[in-house]
Amino acid sequence: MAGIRSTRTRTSRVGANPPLSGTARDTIRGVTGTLISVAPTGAETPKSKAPALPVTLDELVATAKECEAAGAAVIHVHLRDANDASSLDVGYAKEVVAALHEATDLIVQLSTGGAVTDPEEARLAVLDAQPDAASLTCGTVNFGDDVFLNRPAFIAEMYTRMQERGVVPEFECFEPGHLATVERLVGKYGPPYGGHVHVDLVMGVPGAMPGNAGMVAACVAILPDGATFSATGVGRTTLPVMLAALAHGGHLRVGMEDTLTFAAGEPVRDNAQLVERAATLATLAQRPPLSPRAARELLGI
Ligand code: KMH
Ligand code: ZN
Repeated sequence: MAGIRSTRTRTSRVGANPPLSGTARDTIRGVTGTLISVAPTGAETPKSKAPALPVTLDELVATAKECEAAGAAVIHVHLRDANDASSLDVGYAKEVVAALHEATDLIVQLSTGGAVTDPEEARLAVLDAQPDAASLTCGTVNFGDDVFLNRPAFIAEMYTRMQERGVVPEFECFEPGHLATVERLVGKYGPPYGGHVHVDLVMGVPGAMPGNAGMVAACVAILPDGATFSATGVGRTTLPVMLAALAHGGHLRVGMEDTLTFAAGEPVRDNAQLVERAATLATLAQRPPLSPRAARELLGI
């Protein structure tokens, strides 16, 4: 079933876009390539616990360059303030978007999730920074000892503002039920900006859906028609989720937002190490990393 679905998806994407010429990374666009997103920072881990975490503008730019060289096409950005706390400051977000565009070809995707404590208005205002793309969490979810609140009306407001502002959403699903919300949003408000639905399965968050091969298969079975998906597994679910996503024709998100341990007892060196591993596995699966240019084509950016 999953194979049938991914074949259908590929056919519709290839039919919708003219073929690309260019580098080897470009020639496999939409058919056999893998979109690799890096989520280098997140909102939860303090710099003191993971010194390699990029939290300043200079650290973010350096990380972005290294991860692009290693095979990433998208960077999912959380901002930190001078005290290492989650920040949704629009002025700073604009500065970060410009700096990342200046230094790399990466698709810049700002987090609208922020931290569980961030208020709705500040999360919506992130779109004013005019990123290429932004995350859109599709439902409320238990999040460790906390609750990550995403009310239906808030999700709808975020989605329609993205349509108005020309920001491509990545539909973040922490639970299978969130996939039903993706269908409902598209059914009620029309297609997203860019015209293509790309879902990110965030798996293995304590209190949310587990990260394992069976869960990936279950989610793939209920993806909206024509959608593509990425998956990321938090903590020790990273590898099973990555391997299962590749097996199902999916794409990958990796990074220190989700994973701080590279192997048992071995802390992650830096974000590029996680991108390198994803790129190696994707290449072994005969679906090497998509270039940022090919990723733009895939996502409608
Ligand atoms: N930090 C989580 C509460 C997103 O970036 O959009 C939310 C999150 C999702 O990371
Ligand atoms: Zn995030």
